[in-house]
Amino acid sequence: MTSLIPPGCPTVLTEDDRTGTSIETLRRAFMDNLFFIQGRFPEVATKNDYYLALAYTVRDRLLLRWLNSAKTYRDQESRTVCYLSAEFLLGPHLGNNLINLGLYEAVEEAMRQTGLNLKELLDQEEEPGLGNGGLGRLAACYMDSLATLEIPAIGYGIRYEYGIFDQEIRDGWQVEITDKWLRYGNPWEIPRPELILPVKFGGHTYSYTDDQGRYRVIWEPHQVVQGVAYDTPILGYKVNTANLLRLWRAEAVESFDFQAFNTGDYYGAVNQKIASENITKVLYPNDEQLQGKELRLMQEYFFCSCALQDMIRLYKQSGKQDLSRFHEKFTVQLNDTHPAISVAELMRLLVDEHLMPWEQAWDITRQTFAYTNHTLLPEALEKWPLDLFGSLLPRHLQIIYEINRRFLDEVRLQYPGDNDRLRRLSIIDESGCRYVRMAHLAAVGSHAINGVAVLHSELLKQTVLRDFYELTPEKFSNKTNGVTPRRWMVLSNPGLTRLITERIGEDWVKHLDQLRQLEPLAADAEFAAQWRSVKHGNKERLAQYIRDRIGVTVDPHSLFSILVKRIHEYKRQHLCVLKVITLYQMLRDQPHLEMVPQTFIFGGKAAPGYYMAKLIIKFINSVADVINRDPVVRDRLRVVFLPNYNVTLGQRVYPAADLSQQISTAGYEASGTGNMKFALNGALTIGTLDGANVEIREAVGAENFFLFGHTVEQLQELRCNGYRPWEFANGHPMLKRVLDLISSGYFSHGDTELFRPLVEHLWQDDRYCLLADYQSYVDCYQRVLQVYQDQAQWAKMSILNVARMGKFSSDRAIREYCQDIWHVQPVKIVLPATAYMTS
Ligand code: GL9
Repeated sequence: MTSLIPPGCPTVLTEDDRTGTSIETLRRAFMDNLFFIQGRFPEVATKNDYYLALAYTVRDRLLLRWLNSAKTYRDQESRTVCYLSAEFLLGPHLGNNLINLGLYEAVEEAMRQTGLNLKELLDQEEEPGLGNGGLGRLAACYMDSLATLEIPAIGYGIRYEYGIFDQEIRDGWQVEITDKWLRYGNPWEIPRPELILPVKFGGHTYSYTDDQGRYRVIWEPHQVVQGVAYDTPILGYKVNTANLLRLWRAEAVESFDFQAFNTGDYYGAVNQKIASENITKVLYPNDEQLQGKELRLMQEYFFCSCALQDMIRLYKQSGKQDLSRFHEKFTVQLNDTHPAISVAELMRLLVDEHLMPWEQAWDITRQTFAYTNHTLLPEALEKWPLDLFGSLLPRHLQIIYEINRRFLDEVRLQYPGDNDRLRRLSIIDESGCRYVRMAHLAAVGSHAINGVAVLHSELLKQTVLRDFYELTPEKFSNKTNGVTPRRWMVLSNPGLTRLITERIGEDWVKHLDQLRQLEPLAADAEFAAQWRSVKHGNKERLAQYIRDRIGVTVDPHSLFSILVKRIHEYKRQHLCVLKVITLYQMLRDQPHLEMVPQTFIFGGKAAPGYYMAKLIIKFINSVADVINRDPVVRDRLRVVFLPNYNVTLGQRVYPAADLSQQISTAGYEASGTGNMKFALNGALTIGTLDGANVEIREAVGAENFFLFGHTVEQLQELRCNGYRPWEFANGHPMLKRVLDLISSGYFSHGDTELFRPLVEHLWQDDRYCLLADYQSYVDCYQRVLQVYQDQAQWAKMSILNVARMGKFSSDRAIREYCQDIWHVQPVKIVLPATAYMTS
């Protein structure tokens, strides 16, 4: 083994500046970085200089663990999970890394001694918003759990130059601003300019028989770009494991420039360069509907090709040339269909580039991949028009045809004469315009398929993948989502963490089931009082933030009722607004009505092209404007829309919630993960029987959960009998008054047109059945208010909620994936006592 220590250096390093963790060493390393990396002396250093100096100090401690992990995996040829995802919504690194290193307090003290405030430095970090919402955030939680459970893993994705847009609110409307998150540099990544891989696009294929009589296909592309790797270490909680997140950036291939340059076409060469770099410029901000965007398909193929080429490269590093055991070294999880093109790409690499026979390659491919479905929304199912697909990936289209031909031959054997079934199962949709169905490609090419909550997995088998379920039921399973308690409790809610740890020790952070030990404390008045005081402190901090950020004063003693998530009709933010207007009406009708003071807090981004979602934001803000200015409601009702909801803001919001609003139409929210973050921070839930709500309610007990709304079956029946929303509206005087008030222009300065699309849609179509669930929601809310008046009862329910939420740790979810799908074992990482590296 070669040591990283240069010859002549002492090899016994006990407390060196790069790895030492005493306050004194941390302080010295920090000043050193300020000087030698930032090139600043303290008198002129900005907050950002300080933030970066600290980030580099922490990064050194990460690198020690990361390089030792990488080396151990290499030496032991460890079986490795590869998580392929177009999105990783990581959130800020610094605080999380300090928690996972166990250095939060030491660094806080080191900064204090330096005259700095750690919290202020933490606020400097621009969060990497490389995801839209739940799906991308799940990938980030899973990376945290994989490392914490000491599972060798690599996350592969795209290094978007611009992540999810920043949201500003102007005149109540959402305005999108480019997210220049890399503006001041990114200390958490290590660029690997030497690790570059070619990715081909377009052109044509030709075939021939080689001198050994083998049929071969050559793909002559129209364009080649290169992927450059950017590596970010992902550290586990209080373990030495740090895994790799490898994100790819697209660059022009230099030789292409030269070619054009030599023929005098300088501008052509530059254009080529720009076109190549565009591939990883920006994250598509669409929430669950992406259709026909060529650049999007390029992004998907680009990162999958880089990832698979990289895996083959790593595989060959261990000296093995023949790829017949590829699936033993790697297991690859497809995070939705975004990376589904990997199935065809691995076949291409094995068959065309490594000359493996088709049957063997197909065997390896199927044993390598597993597929997670994250949504049932029909408009979200990815399909690519055949001509677009074929012009960009001509070879892959041929491969998909061949996969499909062989697949349908097998189906034919099992279901002779059932042509309708063949048509339904085919990877190619032939009804009307022809498409490649990516979910079918993923399903055929995977050995395991899972949904993300029990209800969702059942519906998956009954609806979008029904025929696949009938064909291969053994492939299907459920893996209910989870969230990491490190970021979503320890980091974001230190008060609650301290209180819990005082009573049950600190084991729960890694074994969340241990929270159950809190159950007996639900009856302990002193504990309940401390519990409430933690919540109150969190609410005060959020109230302060709201005042600073949008200038609205809210009362921390009021019930904080919170709905934060992407804005979408199925998530029914507007149902909550109907409820708010109902309360407002009641207060206007009876100005002296005794009512629990309430603050409704909303947050979330709308896809820029989703008109209704943007109108819902305007609607929330317009209602907030009127209510917050109306002296009649005084301090009993407040409505707030928090701009730019993201991971950082989530960390402020979840700990401060009394009530978590999980009110999607049953059958539409695959799982939800915000619901788990709220409940783990002591909020009670008002929710429908949708997604993971079902399991949360089961876990915490029906008596500790505010349930309302139609079930999936009841909605099905309602629709079968012809759903007539206007009958619901006409049947409930209060609901009708609310809708009429909106139509009258009351919330739009007399403009009767502004919200017409919203209200008319509800009257006439109401696809997401708001009106059908309205009464039940309002009634349920009354129960919420009743219980809230009994603060002791509320605290008891809150404690029981947290005590019983252990199942929703992403550690549990990852353990299930490891056992049932990946068949992978933990690998212990031991740090050397005498040098940087294990030998
Ligand atoms: C989603 C589902 O809608 C959520 O219910 C689920 O919790 C997450 C993670 O499994 O996946 N699928 C999906 O496309 N999104 C989800 O949140 N959308 C975004 O991430 C914007």
